[in-house]
Amino acid sequence: MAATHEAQVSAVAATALDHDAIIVGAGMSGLYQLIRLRELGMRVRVFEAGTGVGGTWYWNRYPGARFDSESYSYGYSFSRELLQEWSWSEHFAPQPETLRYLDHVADRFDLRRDIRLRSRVAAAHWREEAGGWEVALEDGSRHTARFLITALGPLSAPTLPRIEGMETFRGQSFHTSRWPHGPVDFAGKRVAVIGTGATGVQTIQEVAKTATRLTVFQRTPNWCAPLHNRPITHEEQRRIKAAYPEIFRRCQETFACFLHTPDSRGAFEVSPEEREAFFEKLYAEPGFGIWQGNFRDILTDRRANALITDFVARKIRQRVEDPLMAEKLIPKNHGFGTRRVPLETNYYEVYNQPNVRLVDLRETPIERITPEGIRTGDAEHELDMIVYATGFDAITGGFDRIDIRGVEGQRLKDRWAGGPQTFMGVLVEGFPNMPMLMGPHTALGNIPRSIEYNVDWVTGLIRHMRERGLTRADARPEAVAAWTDHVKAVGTGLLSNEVDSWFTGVNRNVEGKQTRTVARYSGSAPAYRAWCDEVAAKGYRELALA
Ligand code: NA7
Repeated sequence: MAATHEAQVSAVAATALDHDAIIVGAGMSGLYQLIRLRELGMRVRVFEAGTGVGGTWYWNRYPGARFDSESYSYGYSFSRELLQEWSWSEHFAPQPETLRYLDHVADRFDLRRDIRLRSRVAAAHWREEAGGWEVALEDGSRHTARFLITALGPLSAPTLPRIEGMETFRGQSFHTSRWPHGPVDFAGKRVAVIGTGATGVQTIQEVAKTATRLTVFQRTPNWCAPLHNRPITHEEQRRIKAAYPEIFRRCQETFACFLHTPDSRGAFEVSPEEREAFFEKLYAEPGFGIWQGNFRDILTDRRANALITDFVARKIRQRVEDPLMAEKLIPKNHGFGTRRVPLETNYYEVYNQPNVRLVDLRETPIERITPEGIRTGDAEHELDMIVYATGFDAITGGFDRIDIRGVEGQRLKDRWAGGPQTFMGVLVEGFPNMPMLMGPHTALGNIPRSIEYNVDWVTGLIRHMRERGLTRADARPEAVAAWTDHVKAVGTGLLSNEVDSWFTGVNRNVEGKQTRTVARYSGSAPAYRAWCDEVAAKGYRELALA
């Protein structure tokens, strides 16, 4: 593919760039970046691979997909009018509603005229002579711009397992992130779900309601906690809308931009009774409180972590009737909260249903997929449908799938072979004018809050350049080295960075991603913003601007 596109991305005339900026992706970050760049009077083109806008919420249509962050902490905060006119129906909104919301945003701000759908970017090459980027779409068309802004999403490159015989299966099969747009009926069907991450857990709960038989293929159980979702009442709606400034102020102050933030107490600073009561309270509350709002040391101190881990294990044993099944569902190789905590609604009770089976792949691995179903060491599972909830080539995967080449043709993929190197997660040395939104080494957390900050920072940089007639921004190597070291340093001591998961860039289905890298910034969001704010306030000295 690279060679073809090299031929396609031929020399660009130094004078006429088609656009001031190309944004890749019309998800939450791409849409908001478009709004902000228009305000600068720029000519912008957004290329989006999907047939609609919405990014994550466009692609992930699997049954049960919904927020695990409170809806009102997740929407855009930049427009008071938008906040007042949009009413979330549930505390944790389902995917169709979020997609409607993003469609509404696209219409309300008249964004569609600058967005080209069905346009997957295949290659992007820096053209020094033109002082800009040349982008080749998969349809062969070429487009140029001063800035290339990647709004790819950290979880946009789905990965399938590598199992022999997958293509021979005669029933239906889908990856959760490539779910059909039409209805999918499980009634009367024997369905398999492979994967038990946040997506698998949401899917399993739904499929179990109607499938004749659901077989869950679990390689690694995760620590799940109750979501406690419910509709937003009329009175709550009124209060939420009145409280928006306060809600977003709170999100700015917390560690990861959620409404929840660590308790100031350590787990051993209270009596065992008090601790148990606090855990019970958190387990009974909606959302990520039990993960993000727990004692301050549960995610850093093994002994403190063991306490909450033991508490949640006891809950699983209480909820699952068959003790052997319960043991299979209790993670043994990592502590609570050291991987992303899936939030659930009656997930564990699903395993008490007569139509649900659990296959523990550590005991009986999948041997192959056959035309009729899945063969494990000890059984042949006949199936009508296989759902792959097998996750993503996270954070860098979206970049790896595009042939991105910077100064002197160096490939971004090669540059990051040993792990990403960035300046603040926004710029990469040798890839000028290529700001990344939610790139590696940014603070993720409650993503839209991080997106808005990221976009505003990038907009500030571009404004700064335009006001001074500057046309080229590159990160200085020493700034990249300092930031990359800083990201490693702030991640030290965090238990989640000692566990394999997408947080640590591990995906056993992807070549070269078998070992941990420091793929995300794991310090606090306020600390991240303070660093970025200072760079801007001091005039971007870490960047070579010309
Ligand atoms: P995750 O969290 O990466 O989960 C993927 C799941 O798929 C996980 O249970 C994997 O097991 C399993 N998996 C992957 N490959 C295989 C193979 N080959 N065989 C069996 N099982 C496999 O992705 P999600 O989509 O659930 O969630 C991603 C994020 O999206 C989530 O954290 C939210 O932030 C939104 P493993 O643990 O690797 O043994």
